[in-house]
Amino acid sequence: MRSLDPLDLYEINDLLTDEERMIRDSVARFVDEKALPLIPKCFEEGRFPSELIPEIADMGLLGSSLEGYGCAGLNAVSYGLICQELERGDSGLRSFVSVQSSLCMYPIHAFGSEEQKEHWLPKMAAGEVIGCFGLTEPHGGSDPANMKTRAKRDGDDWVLNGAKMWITNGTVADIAIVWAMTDDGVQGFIVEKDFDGYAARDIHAKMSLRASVTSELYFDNVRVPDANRLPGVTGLKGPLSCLSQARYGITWGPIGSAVACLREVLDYSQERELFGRPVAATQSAQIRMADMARRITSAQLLSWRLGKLKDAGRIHPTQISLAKWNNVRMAIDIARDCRDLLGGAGITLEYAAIRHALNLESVITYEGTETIHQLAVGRELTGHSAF
Ligand code: TGC
Ligand code: FAD
Repeated sequence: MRSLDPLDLYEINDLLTDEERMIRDSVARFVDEKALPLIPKCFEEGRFPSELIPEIADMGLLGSSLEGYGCAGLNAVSYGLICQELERGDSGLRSFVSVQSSLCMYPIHAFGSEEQKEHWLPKMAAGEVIGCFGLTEPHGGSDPANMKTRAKRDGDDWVLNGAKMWITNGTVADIAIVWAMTDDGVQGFIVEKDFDGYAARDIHAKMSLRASVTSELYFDNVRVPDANRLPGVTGLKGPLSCLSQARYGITWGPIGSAVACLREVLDYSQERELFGRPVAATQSAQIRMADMARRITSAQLLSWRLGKLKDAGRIHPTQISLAKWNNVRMAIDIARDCRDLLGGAGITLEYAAIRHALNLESVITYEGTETIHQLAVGRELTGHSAF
């Protein structure tokens, strides 16, 4: 009987095209050779490894699923595999690419004017302009319909007032895609970092996503030209459709975190001998690791199928909610359990489990908390909105 790859028990590898495998393997090489040697130290120091941005851009990972304007036009499975491999390194790396691609380049591509697309997208694909996405506000991110940030029309400009909280890349961004309430409903604005009255400040003392920048944004009578408004969308469906893009990628990312943790613990439990045998030869360790493989396999199949639905133009937000909920829950449980199987060694950054477990505390909260996604599925099943 042939032996199986413990990290790909259902041979998802065979479902991928040659191009998808090539993309996955090249990102995997980048993560192993360039990112992982830096990441634990960056996590310890609380800094994003910005020196990796040029190579991330050269590999075509920024806006990779968009067509034209210097973007690679890859399919959904390829984008998912990129997220998976980056997050196998660290959630902060995947976050950086998610925000730039799905939350900043996507809305310009989908809702921007031709001038906005030509001006911003090639520079963003090249990593020369970094974006951030401002939706969440200090009083409560789960209910963005209750937005307090306002934009008021004044001649050819808009005047923006308010604040955004927990914004990835806020202080390193050259532009912020800011969603604000107007007299006509929610609209999106491209706020440039040197606009008067705009300020960003980092949030410190984070115990999660330490290799990523998280910031607050402030708008004090910021004048934004109408040319910087995204003309193609009004209403909450603007930011929510960006979230659908990012959440799709996030269904894949935590598979990478879980694979990194299981791989580490498979090795460790073979070498660690207790009570006269390797930990891997005990029944309870095997049951725990088998359960991890079962849950990783289910997550892999969910995301692969979701990718096919996305490419066929049939993806539904509830399907994304189910997979975001399932896959992040799967990964955080596995990371915590792997941390325990490593014993005392598991509390150090020498091993990846505790870093992934801590990172996933953010991933389970952002892009819709686990509760929000459970309620989205509940709404689909019952027809009652219970938010
Ligand atoms: P609801 O009534 O459901 O919808 C309002 C309007 O939006 C439309 N819509 C969508 N359109 C496109 N794509 C989607 N996925 C859509 N979902 C909904 C909907 O059809 C409707 O349109 P219209 O024309 O009828 O007005 O809205 P609701 O107020 O009931 O809210 C539902 C809820 C709770 C699910 C939503 O508010 C929500 O998702 N809350 C969570 C907020 C969230 O996820 N924030 C994330 C912030 S960004 C972030 O975390 C980045 S992390 C980055 C990183 O580092 O990786
Ligand atoms: P709240 O909305 O206040 O929720 C608090 C608790 O209440 C949660 O447990 C929630 O599940 C629960 N809850 C909410 N509604 C209900 C309900 N109806 N029934 C029962 N329980 C409920 N946002 C951006 O806009 N851009 C970014 O780039 C970005 N990056 C982020 C990076 C990090 C590291 C983090 C941690 C967050 C980031 N966010 C970003 C914000 C993120 O999207 C929000 O934290 C998230 O949407 C939750 O909002 P909140 O933190 O205000 O929690």
